[in-house]
Amino acid sequence: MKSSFVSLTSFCFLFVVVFSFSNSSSAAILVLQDGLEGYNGTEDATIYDLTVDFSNGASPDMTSGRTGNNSPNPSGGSLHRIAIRFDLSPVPTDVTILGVTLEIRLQRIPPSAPNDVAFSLHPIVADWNEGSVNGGMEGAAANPGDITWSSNLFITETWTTPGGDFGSPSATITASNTNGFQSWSSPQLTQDVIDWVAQPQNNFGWMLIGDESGPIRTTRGFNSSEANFAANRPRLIIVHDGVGASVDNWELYDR
Ligand SMILES: [Ca+2]
Ligand SMILES: [Ca+2]
Repeated sequence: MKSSFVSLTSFCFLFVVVFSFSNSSSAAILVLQDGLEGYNGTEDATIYDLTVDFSNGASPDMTSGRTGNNSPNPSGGSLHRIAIRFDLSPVPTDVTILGVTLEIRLQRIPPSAPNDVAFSLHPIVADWNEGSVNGGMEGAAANPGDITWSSNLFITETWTTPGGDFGSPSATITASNTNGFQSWSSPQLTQDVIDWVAQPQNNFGWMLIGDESGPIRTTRGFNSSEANFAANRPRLIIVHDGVGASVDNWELYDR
């Protein structure tokens, strides 16, 4: 009985959200998150500057930033970066995208970590694959085709610059000092998605980069698209105008 009460409550909440959106404007929301309404299009993986041929695409955990100088890392720590990409094929090409927010859940803050660490999303400009390696928090030897620090496609293609080829930041936040979803949103982040919907061959996603410049131990742990609890997985929230011939497709993914 309790579960049906919860479902009914959720349904009413959903109805209220959709109703208020349609009442105030014609805008609608699309949420792309693995496990939500059958979506399975998120690729995310951590790469490591000390283990340049390691990958970690199938781990439920991801890390970004500079680690501490504790074992097994040498003095000064090591750099971790996260590549993340969403398959945008569920997005109809005949709606107008009004805004985009990327949310990734912070789940781990190391001891003695500094507060107020900046994290930026940079658009990646070369193809890569998430791969199937599950190496816990530290990664493990990559398989051919996986993303690594040295290679966008391990064995067959290396980055021009080790650590990834990417543009200037599309969005930057100061991460919270407590666990929970962190949100990136900006006009450029929205433009990235608009461009990638129009030209899917250019959609290589973003590289999430923490503060690598100064203090050690800026690293943070995040939930990946393989997180056991589906609601904790990264999600791309797209607000659109609700207009277009294929707008019915959105209903599958609307929240
Ligand atoms: Ca995935
Ligand atoms: Ca992954």
